[in-house]
Parts: sequence; structure tokens; C-alpha cells
Amino acid sequence: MKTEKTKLSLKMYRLTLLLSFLSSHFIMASPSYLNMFQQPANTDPCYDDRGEPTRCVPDFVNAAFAKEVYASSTCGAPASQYCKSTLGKDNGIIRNCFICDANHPKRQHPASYLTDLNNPNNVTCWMSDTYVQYPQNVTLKLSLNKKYEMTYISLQFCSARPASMAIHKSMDYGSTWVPFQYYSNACKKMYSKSPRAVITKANEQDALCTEAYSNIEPLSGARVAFSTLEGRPSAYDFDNSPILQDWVTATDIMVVFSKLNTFGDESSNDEAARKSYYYALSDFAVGGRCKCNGHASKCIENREGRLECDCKHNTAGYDCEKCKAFHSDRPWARANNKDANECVACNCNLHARQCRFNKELYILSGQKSGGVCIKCRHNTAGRNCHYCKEGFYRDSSKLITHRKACKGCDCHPVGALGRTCNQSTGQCPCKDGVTGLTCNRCAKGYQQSNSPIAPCIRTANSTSNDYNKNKIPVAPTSRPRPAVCGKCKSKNKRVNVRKYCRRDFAVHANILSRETVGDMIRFTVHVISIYKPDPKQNRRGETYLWIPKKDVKCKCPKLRLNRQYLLIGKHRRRNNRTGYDVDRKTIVIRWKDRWQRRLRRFVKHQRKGKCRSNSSLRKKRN
Ligand SMILES: [Ca+2]
Repeated sequence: MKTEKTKLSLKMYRLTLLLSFLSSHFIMASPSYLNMFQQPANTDPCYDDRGEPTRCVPDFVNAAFAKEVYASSTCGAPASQYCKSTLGKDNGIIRNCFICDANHPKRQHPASYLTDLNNPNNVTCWMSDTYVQYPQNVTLKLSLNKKYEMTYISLQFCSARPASMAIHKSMDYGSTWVPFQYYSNACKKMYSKSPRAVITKANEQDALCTEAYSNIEPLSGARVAFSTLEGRPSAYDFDNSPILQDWVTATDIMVVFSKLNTFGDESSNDEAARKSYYYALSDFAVGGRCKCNGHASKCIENREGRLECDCKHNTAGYDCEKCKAFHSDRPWARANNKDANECVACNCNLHARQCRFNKELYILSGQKSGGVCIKCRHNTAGRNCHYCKEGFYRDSSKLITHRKACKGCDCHPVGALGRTCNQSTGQCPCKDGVTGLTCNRCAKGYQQSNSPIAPCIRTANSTSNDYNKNKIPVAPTSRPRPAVCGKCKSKNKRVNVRKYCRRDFAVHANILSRETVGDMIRFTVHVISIYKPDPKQNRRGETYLWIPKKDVKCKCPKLRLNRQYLLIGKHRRRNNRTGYDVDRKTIVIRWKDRWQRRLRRFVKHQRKGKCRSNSSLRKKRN
């Protein structure tokens, strides 16, 4: 009769569990989730028929299934006896004893039996050592290695339920724990919790203690299920409750069995009584969804074997908890059934590859756009790389997205007042009497003077309209090349194996800084690679380039800081300076990565001794 009653109550309990499961399931489910079943299998549930992003969630699963559970106590090592209690006639306790042996396939009760397939026809139970009694406890730890949003945690017992137990959760892979729920026949005493506490909107992340599931009967088969959202007021508005979204999130679950239920006969010398008190469970289930914040419909294993969301809506991260790179125009947000909150790419007009989110700008734009481009290229500037930087102007014949949308101002060094032109017209600011887009000629009624301060002076009766006559010559200022320079050797811009063989060194270097030392300019450089070892020095890292001051003035060669060059040249043996001498015969070209291969070919050529004929010739000549 008793067993019949137990069976019936179990059935009832399973039914209520299923109902609570379904109700909480529906609280978390959105219409888009239900749509999943209506759509053809091959469409992405994260986008609707028109391709618009919609909230999507991974399937509801038993997250604990087949996962490893750590148990602080498991019987059978060494083999030991335990006794099963049943209630006989007149409510007398009948005890049948068995052996738990970890090495015997039919007598073992390992922790893996907690999360195996829960088949009612073949119930498998984990079992602790007998009589691990308060204040000692037994813990079960389950690591999911991924954030999940839990709907319920369910424990099915093979033993009687504990007198006291607690469920804890961790959101940080087991570093810190918070209580989820307490079960005790003495809530106040065991956990300092009132069994009559009520959850309001003010304490929705509090764990409750209930006294309802801690009776010793039934002696086996009872299920205790904790529904994470039950009785929590915001459960009906889960989408808009970050507090509850946080509350149901966990990476790890820990169950602490604090106190065994007994009939009070264990203190006697009745060994069978003590052996009948232990914790045993047939099933540890965690119902929930892989947490993807509404931005993925499935979780997949990554290359390291770790579970992560298959993020959509331009999101990224294990839980789609952030926007992916270059998609920072709007703040990240969880998808809800009204708005998928898709992350939006920054608008940098194809001139930048990085951007960041700026909250103030976002608010100022009426919550439309908050992305700020980083490192605008092609001489552009602005938060969207949408205008030309100082010293450049918009070429209106090209789209703003064009690489050459911004042209250099090219203001005349003498005729213009500065180097910055009007950003839309390109008009440079001209000195008095000077005209032209770049301020390169004298206006009507003015003629050239020799003064760089007033290059055009008013003439009493100027009749000259000759365009060329009015052109202002470039005066020798610090910037432009002096006329005495002559042409730099253009052949020094080309590299071939003959030139390579005839010279002493070939290095790839980055120009770091410059300073004047006597009549020389000394550039500090970082040697990146050496393609022809120089007997005088042969190491990578920082060294110097020495160039006569007059050559630098003439821009022979033209070197700019923070740029990389290929330098192929000879040594002047006159001095003992550290570094490389650069003269007009030295080949100096802006570095291009594609040269690597060609230079390696030259190195091979030299190693095979094919350069020797050239160098021996040169020695003879010397
Ligand atoms: Ca089992």
C-alpha cells in the first residue's frame, strides 16, 4: 500500500515537474524560438524570411547529460557494505545489505551514473560512503565549461532525501559560488534562512530555503527539482530583467549534502542502521540553454574543444557577449523579441580598419551612431574618416570612399601664407598680391619682387598679363630643394644583381631619428634584415646612417622618419664611424616586402661565388 502510494505520488510529482518545466520553458521562449519549428530546417533561425535579424536561442537541453561530475565521496574503494531500508508491516524498518565495490561492474556506484541515460527500466545510482554525517558533508560538482541559462536543476534520489542540502552555482567557472536554493527540515538552524521568506522585485537574486522536500520518506525514488525562475516576479518579463538573466546564468553547479535523514537509531550499536544512511542519486539533470544572449541558435565546439556560441548578428565571444571587431557603431545588447539588437559596422568610408564606441556621441546622435574610426588612412580624418586631414583637400571628382579622395594642398612655399588649404576647394591662403589655387603667381597689377615676405608688389602701370612672367619662383627656403643640388641619380632607384655584387652592404632598415653631427646628418636606424653582410659590422638592431648635410638638403637621398628603406652601398674607408655611409651612389629605396625574394636570390648568387668576378675586378681597379 505504501509503495503504491509512493509510486502514485512519484507519478504526480513527475507530472508537476513536467508542467513546471514547460511553464518555465515558455517564459524563456520567445515567439522567434517557436518559429524555429515552423521554418524550413535549412534557414537560419537568427534571421527572418526577409533576412532581418531576429532573436534566436539554442535548443533546450539537459546540460548535465554525459558530463563528468566530481563527487567528494563515492562508495566502493575499498569495497564496503551498505544496507537498503524499506518499511515493512507496522512501519517496521527492514534492512537488506549489499556490497558496493568500485571494481565490480555490477556492484559499483560511480559518479558517472549521475549523468548517464536515465532509463527507468535500468536505474543506475551513484552512492556516497555510508554515514558521512553532519558536520561532514558530501558535495557534487558539475562543470559545464560554458555559460548556460538554467531553467531547472533536478535531483532524483535512490536513497532518502537529505535532511539538509544546498544547491550553489558559479558564473566564473568555479572561482566564486553563490547559493541557488536550500532544502532543509530546519532552515533557520542549518542555513539561517527563514522558510517563509518571499521573493520580491528587491531581492530577486536571493536563495530561498524550503522545508517541503526534506522528509525521510519516501525512502527512495523521490525527485527534488529547483525551478530557477519560480516565484520570482520578473520571470514574466525575463527579456527585460538583467537581474534574472544573471540569476539563471551558471557555468558550474555544486550540490552540498549537509545532513543525512535518519530514524534516530544510528547512535546505537546497530551497525546495519549506520550502513543504511548514505546519499545516493540516480539522476542529476540541468535543464537549460547554452547562453548566447539571443544571438545564436546553437553552440559548437571550437578548435580547442571548448563549447562556444555560433554567434550571429555581428556579435562575438563565447556567449556572443560583445560586438565583433569593427562593429562598434551601436552598443552591444542582448537580443529580445522586439529588437535583435544587431551589432552595426562603423562607417569609416573604407579608410580605417578599426573603430571604437563612444557613448557621448551615441547619445548626441539620438542613439543612432556612436562609432569612432581609428587611424584613418589615405589622408582622411574625422570620426567617419569623412573629410580630409590638414594640408589636404577633397577631390570632388572622386567619391569620399576613393583612396585618392584627398589631394595634397601643395601651397607655394613663398606665395602662400601657410601650408593648409581650404578643405573643399583646395585654395591656399595667399599673401598680398598673390593669386592662384596654390598661390603661385602674382595677381593682375602686381609684379614679382625678390622679397620672400612680399613676393608680389603693386606696379604703377602694370600691363603684363603674361602668366609665366607672373609666376613666383621657388625661393631657397628650408623646405624646397635648392637649385644647386642638381638631379639625384635616378638609376639609384633600380636594383639588379650587378649593383648588389659591386657594393659592400645591403640592409633593410627603419629610420628612427635624425640629428646633426658636424657636417653630417646622423640617422639612427633599426636594421631589420641584412642581405649583404658588411665585414665592418654585421648585426641587426640599432645603428647609424651617415649622410653629408648637403646631400640631405638636396634630398639625395630623401629619407623620412618611421619609414623603411632598402640601402645598398659602399663603405668609405676613411673613417671609423659606427654605421653605414650613405652618399649619392648609395641605392636608397622605400622598402617593399616583395623585394625579399629577389634579395634572397642575390644572397644565393653571392654564396655560390658568382659575385667574385666583379669584386676581384674592383680590387684590381683600386
Ligand atoms: Ca543514473
